[in-house]
Amino acid sequence: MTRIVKVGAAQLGPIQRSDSRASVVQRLLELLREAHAMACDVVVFPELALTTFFPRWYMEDQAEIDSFFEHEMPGPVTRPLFEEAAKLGIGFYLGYAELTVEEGKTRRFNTSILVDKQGRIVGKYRKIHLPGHAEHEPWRRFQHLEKRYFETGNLGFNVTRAYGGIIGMCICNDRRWPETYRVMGLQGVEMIMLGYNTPVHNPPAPVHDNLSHFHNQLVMQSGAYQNGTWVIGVAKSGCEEGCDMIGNSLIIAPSGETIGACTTLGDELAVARCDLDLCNSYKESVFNFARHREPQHYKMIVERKGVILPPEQAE
Ligand code: ING
Repeated sequence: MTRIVKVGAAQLGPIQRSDSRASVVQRLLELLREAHAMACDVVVFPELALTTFFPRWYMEDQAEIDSFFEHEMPGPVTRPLFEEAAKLGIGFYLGYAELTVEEGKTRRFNTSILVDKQGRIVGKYRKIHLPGHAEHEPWRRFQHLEKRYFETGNLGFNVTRAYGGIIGMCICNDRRWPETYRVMGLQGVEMIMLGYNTPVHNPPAPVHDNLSHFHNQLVMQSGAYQNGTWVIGVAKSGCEEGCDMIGNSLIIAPSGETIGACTTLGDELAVARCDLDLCNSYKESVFNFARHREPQHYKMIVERKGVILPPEQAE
């Protein structure tokens, strides 16, 4: 029996600081209904999909900072999304800023959840690779203060059985690190869902700006191929509070081929028929970890002394 998952990559255009959560939820609902009309099983929304990307600003007032966080999920404003999804029989990935109290301590994470077709939260992930910086750096055209506003994720890279397969999640900068994919690959992941907010301009390395789309595609295509998994990467895109962010949302097969893509910088749904069994030929041959991977040999030879000497100087 083939295991086909119809996936909707639900890219968002910019969310301005003054845009209410209710207006954003209306945009998410429109994308969800369009996905239903195209017989999707699951929809992937971006990272921090309910508000503007607030880590671009230096803030000190904790109440102001916490206004960008969800204190419950679902909450009054987001419940309509869960209810409509369950009514339409569609699951979804949603990125948001999570504020939670655990053992009397307030914790703040850059979080994503996986919701099944019955509207139940069946998976949660908290972003591990937080890029940027923790203190105000006025030299930058805009800040990137995820290290200030979020704790490092404490749930690891986990996988969930859902939609007939093994589903994993990560968030934005995680997609640039091979470890992200491999840790889930070692758990047999067949589809990795991720959202991102990626500025075109990276202040510490402006020479990379013209390669932002290439790097976006490179990391997700290689992660997919090297672990025999689907990768669905979905942007919050466009000019948000004066900051240009890439779109380039992609649906990538285990072969590494891009089979679905968004082509605008706005709210846009890209849909693809994802056969989870396409993972098998990669997991059973070239990336058969049990047969070909050699973790016992991966130690770094750090104790090797000295440097490589030119022949005439070698003893
Ligand atoms: N954004 C960016 C990302 O990893 C970044 C940060 C931008 C890194 C440009 C490198 C170059 O896509 C988030 N939110 O992680």
